[in-house]
Amino acid sequence: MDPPAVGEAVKRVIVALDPARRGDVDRLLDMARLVCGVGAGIKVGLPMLALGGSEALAEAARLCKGGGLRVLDLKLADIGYIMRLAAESLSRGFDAAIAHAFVGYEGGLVELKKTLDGLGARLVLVVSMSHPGSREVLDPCLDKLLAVARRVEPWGVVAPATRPEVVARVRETLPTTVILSPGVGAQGGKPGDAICLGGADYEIVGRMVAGSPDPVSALRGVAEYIAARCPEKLLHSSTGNGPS
Ligand code: NUP
Repeated sequence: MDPPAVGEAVKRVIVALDPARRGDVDRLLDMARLVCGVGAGIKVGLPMLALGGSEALAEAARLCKGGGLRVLDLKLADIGYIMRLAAESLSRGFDAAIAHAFVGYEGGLVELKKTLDGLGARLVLVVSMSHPGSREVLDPCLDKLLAVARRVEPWGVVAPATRPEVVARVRETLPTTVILSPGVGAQGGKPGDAICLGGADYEIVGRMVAGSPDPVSALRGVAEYIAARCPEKLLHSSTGNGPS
């Protein structure tokens, strides 16, 4: 059996399943079932939609049913009406959907949130991103984006595992909002940076796990690394808003 902290850590890791070519779609869908039984859940987005169609999105959600969080990452950024149409046709079966905070409340995110509420899905807002270009526009506007998030009251926000100091700022401003942090592995963030240093609830890992010949072992490896870094954070969540 896993030590308790490893068991907790693995339930803090969401696996991003992003096919690079059409031939990857079925392999990643098989992986959805595997990793959902072990980790915190899965995230699928535009690559899965583009290469596998809306059927592949729905199948990913179905395969993971009962096994963890199913996050739809289309990073919606449009007027409320269009985001509503997209959410109504694509987010069924998902537990959460990601949109950009910069869209704003009036006529935008307020409508998306209402739509997702009706579908039984939760809203997650991007307030900062994991790539270096986030420093150009998003990060100088972080306070404003956090103000939007305070107004919209989403279930979760996205903040970068590649810059744990940004995650910490987000945690300070939104003490009870779930933080999901991508950028671990392929983008340079170390497992545990976001959770242990920034106070994130979940780390999102894509290629480091999904690109491995043994994804379940890779996922466990990430969890062991996190657990070794901050076992106390995992066993006693400071925010109480971790996995439910
Ligand atoms: O800021 C973000 N950075 C990011 O990488 C917001 C995201 N949603 N993501 C997503 O996380 C990205 O779309 C991909 O699905 C995953 C990271 O994958 P990888 O770099 O670990 O392979």
